[in-house]
Amino acid sequence: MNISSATFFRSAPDLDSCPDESLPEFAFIGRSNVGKSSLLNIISGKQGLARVSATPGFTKLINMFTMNKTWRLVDLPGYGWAHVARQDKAKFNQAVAHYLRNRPNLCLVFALIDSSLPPQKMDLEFVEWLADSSIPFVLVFTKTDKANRSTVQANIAAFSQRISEWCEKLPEIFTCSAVAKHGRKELLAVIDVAIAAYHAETEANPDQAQQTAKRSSQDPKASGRGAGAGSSHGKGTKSTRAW
Ligand SMILES: Nc1nc2c(ncn2[C@@H]2O[C@H](COP(=O)(O)OP(=O)(O)O)[C@@H](O)[C@H]2O)c(=O)[nH]1
Ligand SMILES: [Mg+2]
Repeated sequence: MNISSATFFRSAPDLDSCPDESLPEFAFIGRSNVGKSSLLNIISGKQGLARVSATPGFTKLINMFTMNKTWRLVDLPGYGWAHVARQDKAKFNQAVAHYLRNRPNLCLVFALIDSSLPPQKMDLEFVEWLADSSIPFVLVFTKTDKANRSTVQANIAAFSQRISEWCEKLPEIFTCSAVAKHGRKELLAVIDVAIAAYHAETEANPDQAQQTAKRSSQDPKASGRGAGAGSSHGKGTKSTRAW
């Protein structure tokens, strides 16, 4: 896919403030500093579109960017920043969880994991929460330039092993590096497939988006979103976990 236009669209503190649901969306989530904004810039082909910061916890809003006037990339606040008060942390996380569970035009979530680290409890818990909530996602291991190849492979294998303990079907796994500019083509291909599936689904059933929103707010396991590239990876039990 060629990206001919990439523009900042809107910032929103929560789902209720998110603008129209007319375009398919792709959201980036992961720990603070994992490289969400950097990857968004690489995918959009526009450096500086999303603000990259060395200070963890910089993005506290849902930031939306429109690509080719037809689909959106969404930069979500990171989880796990240390210097934000506990109460604020819960509030941000709640807003993000609400967006992830109830945004009807959310096609696919890119869950970012730092490839230079062994499996982290917070990432494992978050991925389990995504699966429990039937939110379609793929895993993207970031910063592959930071560690040597065998360490990256070992960390990915260890993470896959941990989630295979409860996951029915392993999610798709990608790698990227904003420094080496690696991973863009593969992620754009996934987006391409998911957009086609989204349009096929909404054409077949124009009310689908509304119905899905309603269903998933009542029962997170009932979400029917994300046909195509991403699929959900539920365990068949309803989550009580908060992250
Ligand atoms: N070595 C390396 N550093 C990266 C990469 N991606 C991001 N960073 C750095 O990691 C820090 C956090 O990046 P940012 O994109 O703001 O992360 P976010 O908090 O998840 O949005 C910044 O200092 C980036 O320059 C990468 O692929 N490789
Ligand atoms: Mg960021």
